[in-house]
Amino acid sequence: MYIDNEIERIRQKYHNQPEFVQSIEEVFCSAKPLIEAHPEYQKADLLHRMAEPERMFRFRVVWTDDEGKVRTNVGYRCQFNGAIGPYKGGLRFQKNINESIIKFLAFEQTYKNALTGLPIGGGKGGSDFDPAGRSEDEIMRFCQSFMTALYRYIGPDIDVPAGDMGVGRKEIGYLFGQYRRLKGNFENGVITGKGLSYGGSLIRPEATGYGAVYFLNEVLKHENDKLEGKRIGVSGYGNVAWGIIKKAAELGAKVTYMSGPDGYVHDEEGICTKEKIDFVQELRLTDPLHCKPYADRFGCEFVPGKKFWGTKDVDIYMPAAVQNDVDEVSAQKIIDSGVKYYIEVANMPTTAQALEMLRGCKDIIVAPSKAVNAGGVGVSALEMSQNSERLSWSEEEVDELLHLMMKNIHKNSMIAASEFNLGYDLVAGANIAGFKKVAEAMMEQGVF
Ligand code: 2IT
Repeated sequence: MYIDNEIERIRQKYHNQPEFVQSIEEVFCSAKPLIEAHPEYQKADLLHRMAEPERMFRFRVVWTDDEGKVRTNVGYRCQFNGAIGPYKGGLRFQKNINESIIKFLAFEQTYKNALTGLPIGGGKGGSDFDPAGRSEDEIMRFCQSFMTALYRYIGPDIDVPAGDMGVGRKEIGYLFGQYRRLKGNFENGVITGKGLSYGGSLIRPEATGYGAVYFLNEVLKHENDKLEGKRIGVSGYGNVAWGIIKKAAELGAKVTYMSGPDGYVHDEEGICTKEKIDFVQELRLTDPLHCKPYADRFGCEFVPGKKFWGTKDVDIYMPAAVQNDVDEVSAQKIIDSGVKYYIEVANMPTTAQALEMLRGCKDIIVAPSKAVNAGGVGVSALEMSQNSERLSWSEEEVDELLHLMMKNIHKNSMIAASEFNLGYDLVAGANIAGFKKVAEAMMEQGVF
């Protein structure tokens, strides 16, 4: 009753923020058995508090384009929950960004970060700035203006941004440069995803994709199955998809489908050679809207304007593009395809109805994104550790810690579900485990 009432209140209050409401519902509904076992949460008004960001900034970002025209964008930073560590989460630059998307990502980030086992709270930010077609100079001026508005509210022990869609190593460099210039000191722990020459961590660019494959590997082991020889369909062809492609190839599996806003590519032989993998990385940087050039270059099939969900010639689906990419129609196709593994990678890639359908299908194993993609921010936290210690760890050291982290997230999710007799339900388990840690920290820190 308590949970249902809270969800209803949130639905009404934020009826114009659908993504935000969707992310809250998934966490609160999944954590129901835990919440019901703790009546003190209601007394402490815990769910209400968890659904309100501690703080959220909205600011003007003004810059001048190459023609001398003054341009005005909106910037955001949501410091959602700092109970277990400094706010941590990426910045997304995308033309359709809004308050609902930033808040859902920050809320999601809070529970994901808790799952990493490292001391990081949840935050997210971004702007409706559209990097497509912008020159190098324009991007630099935009980043400098963005940071000028934000710098006084962040810091290595306060709030540590990173990249997300539209924000890669280049943008991180400009953002950090401006922070350093304004502060007059070298606090490189203020931002992660940096270049190696000024405090970036090895493996950070690959971490989200590598972590996703490590997690997938744990799921397969649980099912007495193995990664070797598996064919994977990955939606997206960005940084995360690239990491998946690379690690899958290394471990003897192959990605045979990838997609972009223009359609999908089917490479039956798999994106396995160094040449192909490098091409994907390069393509994303030079053409973020079209994956077709891959098909042209390597002579494989390209299907314009369509998604590949429903194809039967893969063993694993990994949605790694954007939120709500997989709707009910796609979910039905996935169910009909007979493919057993549905491993979410992008933040909230499945609509609520589609997720319910997939979870309801006993032949499909669903792994939730907040567990699967947590290796990215996990390695960001390792980057923070290296920065505060003023040293850098080797590739092997970081990769080993990432691998261990993903094994633990899988194990802890499994244990959390079984504590409530939910069987091998990774969606419930991950949400319960993340919720539990945040709830405990908030309860012990008093009412505020
Ligand atoms: O969604 C995510 O976890 C990220 N964009 C990475 C955040 C981070 O701080 O590395």
